[in-house]
Amino acid sequence: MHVLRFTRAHLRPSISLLQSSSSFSSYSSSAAAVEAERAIRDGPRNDWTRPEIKSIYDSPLLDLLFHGAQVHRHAHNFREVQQCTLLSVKTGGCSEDCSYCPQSSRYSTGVKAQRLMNKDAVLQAAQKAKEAGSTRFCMGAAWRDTVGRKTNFNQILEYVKEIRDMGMEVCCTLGMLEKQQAIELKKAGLTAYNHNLDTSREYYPNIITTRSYDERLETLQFVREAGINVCSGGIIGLGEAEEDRVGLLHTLATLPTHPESVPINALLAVKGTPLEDQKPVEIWEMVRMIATARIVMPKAMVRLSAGRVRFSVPEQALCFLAGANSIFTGDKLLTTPNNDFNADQQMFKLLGLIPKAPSFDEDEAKIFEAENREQAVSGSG
Ligand code: SAM
Ligand code: DTB
Ligand code: SF4
Repeated sequence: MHVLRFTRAHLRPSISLLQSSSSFSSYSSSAAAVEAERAIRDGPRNDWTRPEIKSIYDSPLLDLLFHGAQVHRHAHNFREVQQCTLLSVKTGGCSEDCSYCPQSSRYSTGVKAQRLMNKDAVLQAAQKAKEAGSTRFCMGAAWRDTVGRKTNFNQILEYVKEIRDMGMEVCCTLGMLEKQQAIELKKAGLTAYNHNLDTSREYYPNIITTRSYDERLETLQFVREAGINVCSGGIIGLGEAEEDRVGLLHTLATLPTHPESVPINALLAVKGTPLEDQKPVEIWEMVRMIATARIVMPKAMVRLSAGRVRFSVPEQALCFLAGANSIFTGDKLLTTPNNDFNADQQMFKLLGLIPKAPSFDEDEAKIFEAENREQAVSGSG
């Protein structure tokens, strides 16, 4: 048995490989190859043009996959995958008309509306997630925004503090925020705030009419200014064109600072929603989206999010290879089933993946890594 040790040489480049390979004309001609090489050499950039991202997205699939993997290995420990657990702390009965969402009160989806969960129940769920190896706990609420919800918002602040004290990263997704609320969440210890742009600016009005793209961007700005990590991505399979997927990535990759996390969701077509009959997203569409996100936002955590339940282990392995390094674990997302927990642990073992430590405190992270080292060695075959 050998002890696993990551040296810079393991994790980093392949610049020499890229350089020596660039003598092959078919190889160097793909935009994925050129931009990946540039990302490895120069680091993240925010001045992407949409045609540049489109050419990466349109690169030959295996080339895109390969170069997503190259960038991934340069910017991250390729074996580490962050495990986040979601809890719907306030479910259903939402006023918004997001056409993918089972929690909108406008659609008959069978989701039962529930008030904000009490503290004991939330903390119990967080503890269970922690014991199962999850390092980030994300509380979701089916709200348009948090305006005028003082009592509930204060309760959430308390949950954030307590869960942070349990040694987990804490994330919330509560709808639109005001500036002051972002500041209060930061003070409570919130690590990240999830607020998805969902799709391109052009396609957005086909999906949601009750709040605008600019309102979403404003919330992201408040979150960023408050010093909270930004988690923002979208959904594919809403009926959008490939150009819209590129548009979504372009908006995210040209924000003044890239989001720390970019969830890529494949639509879960829920019966009763206007999108119930959408054709399921194919694995190749996910791989293309993940690898492009990886190349244009090299340092972001790219999360293989909703829809993972439909993908086999080999299909998920392609997503990890392309650059995904975060997933939701636990048997449920917000209202829909997620992958079986034990199956996920077996997948980690099979693929030689290891859980990523929480990143707020280096000492705690070291302890976490030490605890997981043995498991990693035995899982490495
Ligand atoms: N209400 C808040 C909001 O909309 O910002 C937070 C919760 S909302 C359910 C969080 C995200 O889940 C949405 O922005 C969307 O990207 C994703 N989502 C919701 N329903 C989904 C579905 N059926 N398939 C894939 N992703 C979905
Ligand atoms: C994200 O991008 N995906 C998660 C999380 N952020 C909040 C939500 C997925 C929800 C899927 C539908 C449901 O379970 O209700
Ligand atoms: Fe409400 Fe969020 Fe669902 Fe839209 S996505 S209907 S805002 S819970």
